[in-house]
Amino acid sequence: MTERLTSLVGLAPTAKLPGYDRNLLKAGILHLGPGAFFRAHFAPFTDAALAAAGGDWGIEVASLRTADVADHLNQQNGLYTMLVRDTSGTKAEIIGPILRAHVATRIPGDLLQRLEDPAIRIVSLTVTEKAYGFDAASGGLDLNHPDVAADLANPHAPRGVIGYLVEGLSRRRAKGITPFTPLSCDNLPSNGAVLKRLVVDFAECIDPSLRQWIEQNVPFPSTMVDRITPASTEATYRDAETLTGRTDLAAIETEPFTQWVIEDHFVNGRPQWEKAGALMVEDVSAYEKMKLRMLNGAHSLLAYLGYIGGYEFVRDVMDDAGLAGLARRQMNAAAATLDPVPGIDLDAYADELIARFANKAIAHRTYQIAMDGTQKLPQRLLEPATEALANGSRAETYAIAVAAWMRYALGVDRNGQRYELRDPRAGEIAALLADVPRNGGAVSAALFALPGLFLAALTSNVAWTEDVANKLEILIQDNKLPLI
Ligand code: CS2
Repeated sequence: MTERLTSLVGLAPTAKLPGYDRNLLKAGILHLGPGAFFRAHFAPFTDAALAAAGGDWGIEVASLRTADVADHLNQQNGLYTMLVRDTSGTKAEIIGPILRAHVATRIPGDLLQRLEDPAIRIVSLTVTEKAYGFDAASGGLDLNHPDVAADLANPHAPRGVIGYLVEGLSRRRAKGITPFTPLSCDNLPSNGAVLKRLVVDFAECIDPSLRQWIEQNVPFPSTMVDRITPASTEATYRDAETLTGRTDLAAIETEPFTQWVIEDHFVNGRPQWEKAGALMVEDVSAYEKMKLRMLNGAHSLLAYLGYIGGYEFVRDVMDDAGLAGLARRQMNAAAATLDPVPGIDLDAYADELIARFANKAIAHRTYQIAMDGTQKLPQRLLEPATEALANGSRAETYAIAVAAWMRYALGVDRNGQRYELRDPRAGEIAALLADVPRNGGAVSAALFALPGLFLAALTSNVAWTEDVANKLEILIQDNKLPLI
């Protein structure tokens, strides 16, 4: 083992260093959820903006649950290696804007103190879909979400993301401090608008005047974020060490492509992310829909079919010409539901997605993408399917994707091995399926009845639900992939 990465001195020449003086940075952003995606997207965009435009926008990060990443970052003075992989090789960049990491559960009040510090002007989030407490059926706050329920009972000592944002904003209002801009970077449609709805719903429950103040004073810009980022593995740490000459337990790996579209509504300043290639726009919804439906919808399709078909990585699924063709059909079907997206040729976008999925240098597990299906299906597949059916399409690729998710939800692979269904509703799904015969009709009927997941417009379409049942039957009986 080499020396730990703790400074920029003496690194191997193969490591690209930050293009600015880290000593000039001050905490201006507090980021909740320092997982691999944040370290491959938000932090490098900020790093590149600092290099291109200067400024002092440093980032503090906070983990609401697990301590590992935060501890590794603190041990490394916030530094870590980003590996960018494609078939021509792997490049290493040291990413510099992180100043400090917090673990919310460790020191009571620590994170609230950071949220009320006037120096913090943006609070950004990558906490995954399930952390929001979004109730797809009502479009508002899910009062039964464990964090939401706990935080409503105890709003001054929150544990969940919505509770933290509301208490932080409340303290700033009480002290007359300009609010921060909450910035969602999760794969939800209109993520800023959704976050606003949840925050004001929560505020309304505890103090209607706070709700009003938030509505009048706090912007919630939506963003579209994109960069394929597999979970780090031993190979990530090994290659980071080879290319930097240092041991780095916070290293991540990602693809060359990166994209960020941001609504330019900030109340308290922002880094010049446009100098790093981000697109600042008035309204992000067309981009967001395009990405969620074309990229993420096809990703989920490939993940479920791929996983149950015995493929470990997306790149392996893409080696199967039938499945790669199906992914492209799914992208075309998704594109047909979209309005024109400014400056983007959807056909070329789809071609690029196919190439990104096939990148041989990226080992992205189908099991990783398959996680949290109940949180991902609506915006990726179910809403566009509903629109496609309303426009007279058979929505067949959507039926395949849903059948594949249902087959996956059985939790047993083609060799009879059980696997864990990593989904916040896994317990409910297992209970629903416990006594159901393993055939397409019965399993699909049981899962269509999962409260709040499938819209009535879908479940009332008999031809489509039968199509799902038939495809699921093929998947259950033969483990064959219905590609018609
Ligand atoms: C993936 C996304 O895990 C998943 O569900 O579809 O993480 C995907 O890789 C990113 O959204 C790409 O930007």
